[in-house]
Amino acid sequence: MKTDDYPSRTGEPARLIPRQDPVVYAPQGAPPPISQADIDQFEQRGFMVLHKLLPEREVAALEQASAQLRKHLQHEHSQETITEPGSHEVRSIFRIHETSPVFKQLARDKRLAGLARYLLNDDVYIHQSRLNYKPGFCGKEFYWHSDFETWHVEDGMPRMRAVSMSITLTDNIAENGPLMLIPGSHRYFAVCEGITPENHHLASLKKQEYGTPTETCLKTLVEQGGLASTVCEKGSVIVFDCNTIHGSNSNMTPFPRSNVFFVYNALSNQVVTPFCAQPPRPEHLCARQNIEPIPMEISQH
Ligand code: 6CS
Ligand code: FE
Repeated sequence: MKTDDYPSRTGEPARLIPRQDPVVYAPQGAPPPISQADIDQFEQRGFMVLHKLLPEREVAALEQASAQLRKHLQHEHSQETITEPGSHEVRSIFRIHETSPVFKQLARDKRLAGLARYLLNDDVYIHQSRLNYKPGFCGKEFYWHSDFETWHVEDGMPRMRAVSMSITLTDNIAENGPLMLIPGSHRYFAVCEGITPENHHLASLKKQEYGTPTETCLKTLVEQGGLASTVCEKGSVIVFDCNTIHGSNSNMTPFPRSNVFFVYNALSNQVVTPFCAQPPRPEHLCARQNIEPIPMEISQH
């Protein structure tokens, strides 16, 4: 009988419980692939921003691949393509590390996968990848949530031993819906109310209403840790713990906020059966079959 150390959406009242997992798994003294100051910030705040990690030329190639994917899939009704609520604009495209050679290579890039291996102190694989477009004028918000709460409850991810990397393909300015995070929120698990509906992902990826913390829990976390908006130029990498609460506002500017997301999960933290009463989510949202450690490549950028 598997134990559930992070029960959520079980009918219990919403509350904050302490995190029961390390944040940085690397052993003491192991030399980090980036500055120790950045690692310390990640440990303390639950995220870090590596400004302009990728050179312009590399970002331009990624942006072109992203635009081609969007153009190709705009009129396809593939399950990997999610449109914005109330419009046919593409909101997200999932599983790009498998469908796009450019993003497959980027996911293996040592600057990203090597950092994930350090933080998680294990071989890693891609649990989920996606392009979030947040188009100009109509890109809608992503309400406050912990990714881990969803990946634990709906995908069966056992422990908090996964990290997200969001690579910015356009400038993330204060006005076009940059990722907002609650510093320090990764140290608490926000138990959510409600019971997971059937096929929840068909709604949640457009507008999430289950698996979101209550306003009381959010107020407590913001009083403790404040709010941080990751304003950064294109080519930056926002690295955030699977349990750091985040969200982003709608984009009513003409400037799209397009980011790539790779979710690196520790090989020892492979998903089991979901912790809710629903069947597992589809493969394009949660890798479950043929899980292999991701090979690491040094990119010739
Ligand atoms: O359900 C998920 O896996 C997705 N939902 C959100 C709001 N963020 C993480 C992930 O893309
Ligand atoms: Fe998220």
